[in-house]
Amino acid sequence: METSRIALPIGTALDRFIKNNQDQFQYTTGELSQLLRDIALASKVVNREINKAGLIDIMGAIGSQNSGGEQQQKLDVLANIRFTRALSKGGEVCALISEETESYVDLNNEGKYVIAIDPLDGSSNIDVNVSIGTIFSIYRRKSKIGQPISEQDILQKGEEQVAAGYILYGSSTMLVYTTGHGVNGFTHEPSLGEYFLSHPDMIIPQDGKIYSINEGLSNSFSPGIKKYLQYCKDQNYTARYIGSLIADFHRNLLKGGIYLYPATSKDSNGKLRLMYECNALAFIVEQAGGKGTNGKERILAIQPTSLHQRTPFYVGSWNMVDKVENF
Ligand code: P6P
Repeated sequence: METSRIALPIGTALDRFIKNNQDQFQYTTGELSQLLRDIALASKVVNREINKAGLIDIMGAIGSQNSGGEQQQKLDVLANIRFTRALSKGGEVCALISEETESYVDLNNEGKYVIAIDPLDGSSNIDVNVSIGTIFSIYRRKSKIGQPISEQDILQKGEEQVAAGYILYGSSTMLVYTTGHGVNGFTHEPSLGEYFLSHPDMIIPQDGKIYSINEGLSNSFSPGIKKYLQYCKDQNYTARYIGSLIADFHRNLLKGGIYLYPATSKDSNGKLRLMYECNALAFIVEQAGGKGTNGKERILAIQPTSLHQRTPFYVGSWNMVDKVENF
């Protein structure tokens, strides 16, 4: 038998892919590459803990709340510790913005990058074994090395991102990221402990028939959103809403579709966070040929005014997001 049929290629490992594409980064000195590797390593540690959550005492809430007053789950706090440690020991990151910490963390070093991260999004799903995710955005520091961290470093528009990605702890664990040169997806091979390229050059279909929204909140949506939801039903679209942003976003990225979290009477700016949820996904979806808006303007063009600010969020297939804006 042909040897090529015996030894099937195992594909491109994440480290090799990052190295091969390093020269695409502006002013690269290998630090961004190292940063992506550190994020991947932290995700492997968190993945291991998630996969045995039911067996060890890390499920459930810890009785405290995060910046948005949401109940912190044990795995939320644990994931925040894992990613914060991984990102602070390399020296590439000078400041960290996290859903789990009120203010930004100044790492007091000469790092060139600022990271905004949601260490574990959808954590209320942990106890019921539904997919959850990590979301990250990477910015370049604006202030000179040696100067103190300033607001210009922290409150940057989404269009300033140099990289963004997410990890989906799902039926398989995937890391999907962009550095502004397209979107690539890697699947974790547990027996080897490595991520391998499984979804090169991801492109979201221009159109789709899947809409993801919490229709339980319908009474508090604007007339325009109510009309759009009726339009989806008239078009016989499929409703798919997992209650975990990354799981809904990833399915729509692959199949075409739209995720909506509008303003409601309870949250006039919706529920999702600009800095560490929407900006990363808007960067990824635009790199994949899709669209991400707040209903009026590009998410990436919004000038942040506070770390934990919320924004209405419509993200997915270009034509579907366009349609919502018209409604
Ligand atoms: P609701 C999880 O808390 C999250 O931030 C997203 O992952 C998810 O899409 C959304 O909130 C669910 O919110 O109000 O529909 O329960």
